[in-house]
Amino acid sequence: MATQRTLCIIKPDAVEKRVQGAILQRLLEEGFQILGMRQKRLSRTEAEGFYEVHKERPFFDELCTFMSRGPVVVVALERDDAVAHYRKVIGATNPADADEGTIRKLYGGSVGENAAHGSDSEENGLKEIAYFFAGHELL
Ligand code: 3AN
Repeated sequence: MATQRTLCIIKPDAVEKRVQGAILQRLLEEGFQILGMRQKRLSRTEAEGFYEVHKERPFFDELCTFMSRGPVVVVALERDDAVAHYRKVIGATNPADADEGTIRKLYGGSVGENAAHGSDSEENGLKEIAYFFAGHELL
């Protein structure tokens, strides 16, 4: 399997629940390298830019309001088969449908407030990492 990069965002609901540490510990146990990490609060404009592909979806406004309501932790990750493996670790978008033991099952509350973001392809992973990190900030 090839080494890939993917972006994790520990979302405001998970930060409010103070489970950032548990999520990061899990990612380390799963073999991910943390290439870059930052806690920040997304402005509304940053959230809208990040989720631009969803701008026609009915939940876009709700999603951007949620993502900018408090701090998040953005984490650039690397591992073999990172995109698929990370998505397996976070689980289905709706925590109610997520497998037992996944991050969204453990810490997510609803389809909107689902604890963690994950890139959906290798190409988007690289784009999303570049949205938050300059090349020189990554290990
Ligand atoms: P995923 O994050 O699992 O790739 P996407 O790309 O379909 O899921 O959706 C992006 C984000 O939009 C989700 N993480 C979730 O926070 C939010 N979202 C998706 N579907 C809904 C919905 N029906 N209502 C509210 N928010 C949603």
